[in-house]
Amino acid sequence: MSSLALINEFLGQPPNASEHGYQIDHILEFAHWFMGALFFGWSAFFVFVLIRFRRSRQPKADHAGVRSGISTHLEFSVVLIEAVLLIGFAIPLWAKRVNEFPPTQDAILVHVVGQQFNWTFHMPGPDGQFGRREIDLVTNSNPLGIDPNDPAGKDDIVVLGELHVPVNRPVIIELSSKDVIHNFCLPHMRIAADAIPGSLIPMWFKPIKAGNYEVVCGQLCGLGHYGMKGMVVVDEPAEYQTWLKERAELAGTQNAPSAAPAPGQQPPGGAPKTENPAEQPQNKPAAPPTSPSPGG
Ligand SMILES: [Cu+2]
Repeated sequence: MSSLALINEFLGQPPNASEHGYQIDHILEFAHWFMGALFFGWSAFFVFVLIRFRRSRQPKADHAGVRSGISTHLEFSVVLIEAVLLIGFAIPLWAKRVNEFPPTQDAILVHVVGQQFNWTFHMPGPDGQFGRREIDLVTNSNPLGIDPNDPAGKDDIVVLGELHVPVNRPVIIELSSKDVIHNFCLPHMRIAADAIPGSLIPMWFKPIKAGNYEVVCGQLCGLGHYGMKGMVVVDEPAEYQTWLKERAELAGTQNAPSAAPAPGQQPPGGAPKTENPAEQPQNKPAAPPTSPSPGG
């Protein structure tokens, strides 16, 4: 890390854990140093002008003003640097982030759904196919409205609050919301995007460091906004496989009609419906201590 990075630490930026994050950091660093230099430059100029053109020294106003071209050149250089930052760095990086997605066959695919006030993660399970989701099928026990008649949905993994992904594999997210506008913000991965009801927003990142990374909601979305947190756990590949297997097994057993819901796992809205086998995924014990509690 260069000494430039100091300013990011000073501003409370958490350490980067994604492959593209250092590019974002460089732009942030440069923009902040540049703005800092401008701030001190203009402040010094302001003080200089106050003293140099004080009334006792200039009793009579000079309407012609500055005659040298220095101020014009300075202004022009500032505009030029800002243009280079924007057109040369920020826009190309943004374009790369939104246009150049990694191939889906190498990536972990996750649907992330925001609602007041938690995040639900939907993974396709061993068959690699997401079950069909239908808003009319949403109940307390089927938070995403997965169609029980769709065979692709039988092995789907639905977890509340905590997502596991393997290190060094791209993760492609399809983001949506069930109620109001939220913002899926992963500060360590240097990504954030609004979750807008009625829209599917693609985003992606590649974690390069194992660890636990907090997800926050970046849009004021209601009274419980402050508590709308989640966790992305970046695992070593073996740990990830173990987690995935556990989740897949749970999805399998809990989709069986005879499976009894685990005590204490029922949503606050009342007893889950049991006539519908695929409405069970939420009953899996998906709440390790790090998961956020819904509501606030
Ligand atoms: Cu929110």
